[in-house]
Amino acid sequence: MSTAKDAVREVKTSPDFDSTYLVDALKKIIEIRTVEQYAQDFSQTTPPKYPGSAHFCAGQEAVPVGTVAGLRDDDQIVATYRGHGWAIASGLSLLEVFGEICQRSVGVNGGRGGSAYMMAPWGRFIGENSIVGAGLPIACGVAQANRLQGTGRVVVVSLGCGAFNQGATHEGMAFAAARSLPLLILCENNGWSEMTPTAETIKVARIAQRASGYGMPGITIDGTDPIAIRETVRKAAERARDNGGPILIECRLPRLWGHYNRDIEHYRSKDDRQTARSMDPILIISERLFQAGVLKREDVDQMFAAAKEKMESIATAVLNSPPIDITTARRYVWDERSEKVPATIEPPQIAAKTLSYIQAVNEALSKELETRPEMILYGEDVGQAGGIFGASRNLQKTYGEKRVFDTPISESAILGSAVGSALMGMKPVVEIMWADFMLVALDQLINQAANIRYITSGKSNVSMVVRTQQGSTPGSCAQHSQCLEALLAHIPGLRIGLPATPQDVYDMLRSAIADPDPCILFESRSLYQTTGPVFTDGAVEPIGRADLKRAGKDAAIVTWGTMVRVALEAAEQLQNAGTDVAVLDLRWLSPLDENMLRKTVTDAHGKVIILHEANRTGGFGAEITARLYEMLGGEMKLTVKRVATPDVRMPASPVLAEQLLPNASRVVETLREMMSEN
Ligand SMILES: Cc1ncc(C[n+]2csc(CCOP(=O)(O)OP(=O)(O)O)c2C)c(N)n1
Repeated sequence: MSTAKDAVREVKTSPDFDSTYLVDALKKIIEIRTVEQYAQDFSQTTPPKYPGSAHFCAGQEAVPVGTVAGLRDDDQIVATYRGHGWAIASGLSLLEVFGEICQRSVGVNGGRGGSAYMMAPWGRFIGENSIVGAGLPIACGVAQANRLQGTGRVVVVSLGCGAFNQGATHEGMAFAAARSLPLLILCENNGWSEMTPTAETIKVARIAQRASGYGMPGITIDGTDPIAIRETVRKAAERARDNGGPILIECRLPRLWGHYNRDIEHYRSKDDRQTARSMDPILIISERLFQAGVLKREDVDQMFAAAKEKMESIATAVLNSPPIDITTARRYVWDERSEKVPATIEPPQIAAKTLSYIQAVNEALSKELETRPEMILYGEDVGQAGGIFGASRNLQKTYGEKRVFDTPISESAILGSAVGSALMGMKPVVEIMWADFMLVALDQLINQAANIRYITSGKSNVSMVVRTQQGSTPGSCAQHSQCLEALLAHIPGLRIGLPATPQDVYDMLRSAIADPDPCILFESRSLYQTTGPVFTDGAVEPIGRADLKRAGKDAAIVTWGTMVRVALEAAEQLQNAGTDVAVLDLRWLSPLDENMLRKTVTDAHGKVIILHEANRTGGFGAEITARLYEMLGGEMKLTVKRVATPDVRMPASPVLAEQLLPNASRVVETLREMMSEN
């Protein structure tokens, strides 16, 4: 099981010998090695100078160094958690990088990212990623934005060899190939997938062979040879800039240290370690330069001494850096201006049209595409067909294939590319056909989109919109009928809205598009054909306003989305029986309009029914209940009941589904019980 040995097969060193460049590359490699040696030492003291793990690129440094040399100054990099070398090669200062590894105030992210998740997407280092494979969909989005913005930049994404078994990688490759993106996919093949030899899980001789399955070229090169890397990257970048599309470049190289700083490599043979050591790029490059008479041993010693001297002062600066301002710990989750929920909306100026819910979506999208040149609209069947429900009908015709387009059936790539494009200042609005399908790609929302503002202390943000639809309709199966809003409302950094009427979907979609954070709109499939008046020229209000759909003083129904209609129907029935019930449509679960909630419930003397279609346990109703007790529990007696779908999977048969879904008579019955108990 000698994986490092396997790794040298089929690798050729470059024939050209550019000694000036090689000396420069060697210096840079030694500098990166020295930074990591300090980082390793700092993590091994008692107590460690920084907690947690660090993944070093020792043995792999020639790849970032050679790659950046083959790129234009403004081309960008997406790295993995093993990304210190990439961060340094792409221009971050040693203080920014080492400070971040040590989680200190002088780090590029002020200690919010750490060794494994540092990022600077405002420049060319888009960032590291601690989720295996996740960087590729994001890189697709950056590449997509570059092309649309005509910058001529290319993006390089680095992935480990193990990442080539990850879904996001496959989706990213499919997406990049289908859209012919200016993207270079680099596999840093060190032969190991954490503690398992990659050869055990990837059954092709060369990972570069995988490229042909996606219709892109694949090439294997020596990842210890900066010249081979520089020249390969240069050619690939030119090709990509020339609309030649993506390429997969496999770089074979050794992993010199363990998987991470505390890895004792009990699973690795001595032989394999020995082979890896013989492939150390510092040794190989030095030897080439010695043999050519360009350098002597003392010159290399001198390079190490110079790097050490530099690092001594960096290390001192990091250790003496000012303390982190702990008052910022809760800041930069969302745009802070959006924390204030608007109280009123401006009255619209022209007469309302009668539109169905789905037509209102279409009109809002059209209006925004018309006024925002940075907006792009995409997803499965979104372009030519206009969406399976018609939300984007005719929009490709009107706004062109560059801005409104179809994608592969690759939800991770759709969402991840939206993150990448948003980072580049585009306004991606993507459709996930069914909310249930988001589940295969949640990483890109939860681990990626939701984190970036926080990790960058508000220097970068992800202004993207995900439109999806959810809920049960007759005959829809258990995998096409879930209500998943609570799952995402749990995540700080995401905004969640559930429009209930054609007017609301029109307004809320426009508000979401205007918002600077990732917004997910859960539309209601069962409402798509319902019609209502829609004013289309009202002001775009900030997200977060709840709407009192009906005033009432005896009790309040608090609800959202599909259930607003049910609540109104129940309120009507109760009114006829002499009970005056308010219906509060929350519209947004994040941000939550606590003022409106408080007022409605206070006016209703604390009697509340929370109504949602989602399953009862852990539904957002539980959160509302807790908030009500926190806000009002000390002031008044509260009686809260939930009407929700019980904790059951959803059957396709309407006869069975009807037994489960909340309806007006269940609400009426629950309210009557509540009134009689009081
Ligand atoms: C989605 C995901 N699964 C598992 C992990 C845990 N993990 C972290 S690194 C790693 C190994 C990845 O190997 P490879 O892609 O070859 O990269 P290398 O570590 O060699 O750079 C694993 C399994 C993770 N971070 N993300």
